[in-house]
Amino acid sequence: MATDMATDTVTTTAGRRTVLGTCHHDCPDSCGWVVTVEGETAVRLRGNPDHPYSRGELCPKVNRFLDRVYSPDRILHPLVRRGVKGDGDFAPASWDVALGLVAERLGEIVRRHGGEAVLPWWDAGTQGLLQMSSLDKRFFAKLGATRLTGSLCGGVASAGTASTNGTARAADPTDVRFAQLALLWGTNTRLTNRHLWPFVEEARANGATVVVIDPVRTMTAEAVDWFVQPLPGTDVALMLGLMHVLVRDDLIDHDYVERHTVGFGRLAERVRDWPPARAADACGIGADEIERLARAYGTTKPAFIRTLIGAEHHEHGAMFFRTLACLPALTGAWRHRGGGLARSVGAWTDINIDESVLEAPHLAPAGGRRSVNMNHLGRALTDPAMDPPVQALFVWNGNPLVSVPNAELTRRGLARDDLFTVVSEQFLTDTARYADVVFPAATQIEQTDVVPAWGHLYLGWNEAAIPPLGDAVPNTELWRRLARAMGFTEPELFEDDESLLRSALRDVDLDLLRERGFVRLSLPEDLRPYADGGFPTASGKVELYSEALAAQGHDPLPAFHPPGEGVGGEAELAGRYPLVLMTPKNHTRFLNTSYSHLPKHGPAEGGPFAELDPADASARGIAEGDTVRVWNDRGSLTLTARVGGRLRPGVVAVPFGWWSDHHGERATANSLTNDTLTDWGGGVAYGSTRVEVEPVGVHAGGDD
Ligand SMILES: Nc1nc2c(c(=O)[nH]1)N[C@H]1C(S)=C(S)[C@@H](COP(=O)(O)OP(=O)(O)OC[C@H]3O[C@@H](n4cnc5c(=O)[nH]c(N)nc54)[C@H](O)[C@@H]3O)O[C@H]1N2
Ligand SMILES: Nc1nc2c(c(=O)[nH]1)N[C@H]1C(S)=C(S)[C@@H](COP(=O)(O)OP(=O)(O)OC[C@H]3O[C@@H](n4cnc5c(=O)[nH]c(N)nc54)[C@H](O)[C@@H]3O)O[C@H]1N2
Ligand code: SF4
Ligand SMILES: [Mo]
Repeated sequence: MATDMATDTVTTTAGRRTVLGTCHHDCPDSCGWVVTVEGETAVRLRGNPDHPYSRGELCPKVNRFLDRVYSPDRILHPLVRRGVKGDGDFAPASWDVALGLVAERLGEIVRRHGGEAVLPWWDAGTQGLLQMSSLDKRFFAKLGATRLTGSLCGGVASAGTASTNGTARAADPTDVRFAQLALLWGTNTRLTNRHLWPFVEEARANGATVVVIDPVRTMTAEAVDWFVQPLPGTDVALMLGLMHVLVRDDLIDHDYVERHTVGFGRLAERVRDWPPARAADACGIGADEIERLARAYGTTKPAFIRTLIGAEHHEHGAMFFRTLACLPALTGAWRHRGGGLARSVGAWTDINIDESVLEAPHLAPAGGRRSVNMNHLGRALTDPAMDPPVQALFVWNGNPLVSVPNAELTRRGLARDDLFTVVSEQFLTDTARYADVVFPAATQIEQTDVVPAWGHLYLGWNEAAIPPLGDAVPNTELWRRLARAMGFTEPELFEDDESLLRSALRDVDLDLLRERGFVRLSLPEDLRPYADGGFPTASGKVELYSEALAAQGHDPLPAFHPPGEGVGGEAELAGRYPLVLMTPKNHTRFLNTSYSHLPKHGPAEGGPFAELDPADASARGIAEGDTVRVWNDRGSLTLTARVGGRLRPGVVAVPFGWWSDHHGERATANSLTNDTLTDWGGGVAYGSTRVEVEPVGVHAGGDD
């Protein structure tokens, strides 16, 4: 197991050891940290000042990480349900008893219904190479379980970008410091990617103009030079308008376009129909602003576009990224350091990591395995047509009842008496409360791992600083114990952590990685991946016109689809539910669903709320602090109203991340959201949700 793996990373002075690690959270920053340990107790956790990207700083979530590790609410022993599903009434059990129970039920389910009656569900609760997903792939292959596909996060952005560029690989985000114009498009840098912000400030100090394009006046929008506020899900119209001006005013890099793109003529024809006035109508911003933005983008060099995940959560999320990727090709922005398009850089980690070695497809029964999109957990658990029905569910590294859309459908599924649910967790989340068996999971300072990043180009080492508390174990150990309990004997199911890491890492100096806590991916300092073209599409060029998309039944050119046309499959909904619901990440002390329950996090953020524009509020007789009901056909949520100027009329925002405890009812933001899949990329349209809001009385405390 992990603890015998390294010595270099640990420095001892006067009975105190410092141990290097890397934050595991699903966050682009993957910060380096240093844990100080006395005996077997971690007494301090701080940023690693030597880390080239995070440079010694962590964040308001992880500055208190030791409170999370040592929280009295940690699950430290296996739990077996004794009460009603959802009530969270469990009895502690030994590992032997809990494993015995799981092995018996699982064995019976597989015998009676076949392996596909088993559904694994996991996300990126830890992004570590080992602990996110490694031995589980082999364990569930051996069972012949249903495969989990799709993505809550990033899959659509990758697929959309790749439709234009042939790959999701793009510019180094930190190169924003060389830009003279930086568009932060659908990303809330200061909240969600805070360690990039100093690089943005460096650009500004060197004279750059920084623009935020976001339907919400976010904390990032507040801090920049120019804020552009389209209606949610309408950016493709804005992009078509920008391209219209670029073509009309000949702000095109013809040499780059000629050598490195295909389909310029057809794209030019398409955008001819998108003068700024038409685009303005569709996206709700002024035609003059589109003109100005296009001129700024077409004439400033280097011009950088930074985007992350937020804009993918719409029905036409992939089209957003596919269209965005056309812009830097038209202006040749890829030529310059500080130019081009920067998004998640996770796709670059393939250079040094071969994840395929973590799989063992030969263990699976012949004949293939069915798959379920992870966004359709509720559908999979409740669909009477599923054959075999899902009889056993395993959840780790995620809290799907809070994070997956259409949550009330998931809740109905989890409440099924005949479903056997196993959850590996650190805390009794909304999801874990529905489990039959809960296994105690180690935290990042209790397990060793390598952390690939998606916000910068460094791999991080994470050395276990303390032994796991109580009976908790790293996920890899859970899979080994389950395999043993099931009576499996294939050695692949029991491979140890060090051996797994060694086989997955490619051309990585493991000693250096341990000693410093980070190494750069094998990439040049000046990345500029497409300064001279070299796009890995079928044509070898940027596909402004895409035959591949046409073959899949999509528009081969960038195309605007008005949002909400097919929400929940019923156009009629738009009339009944006039407001568009956004459910953004909103709190500096939250990381997805992982902190709202901790005393220094949830209470400090003041509680969940529904935010409305003054016009929408007064039309409904709602004032600041009133209690309101937000609802649609999927669910209903009672919240405190905030009336402010951050949104456009017609849009309501409810922050994501709170557990149902904080809502005082068994519902969360995702009780309302749309589980329609995106155009392509296997993601989901959280943001294509419509609701109505009504006052239900005056909030007694008026706590805003
Ligand atoms: N503090 C904090 N940091 C986090 C997280 C957290 O929960 N809390 N979560 C982490 C995770 S998992 C992720 S994926 C990243 C996400 O990082 P980001 O993608 O930067 O964050 P989001 O808030 O999901 O979305 C970014 C912005 O997109 C906007 N947006 C939504 N729809 C549209 C649209 O149609 N057009 C445009 N132009 N903008 C749109 C939202 O208003 C939001 O401000 O953040 C990570 N960092
Ligand atoms: N409405 C709405 N919904 C959203 C979003 C949104 O913006 N709006 N954002 C979406 C996005 S971008 C994302 S990434 C998802 C996130 O959705 P989830 O991944 O479901 O949420 P997290 O809070 O990241 O869940 C992490 C869980 O993993 C557990 N965990 C952490 N480390 C370990 C470990 O080592 N072992 C085990 N067994 N468990 C561990 C934590 O205790 C925590 O409960 O939510 C999505 N859902
Ligand atoms: S959550 Fe993000 S910003 Fe905070 S320490 Fe972890 S990687 Fe850094
Ligand atoms: Mo995410």
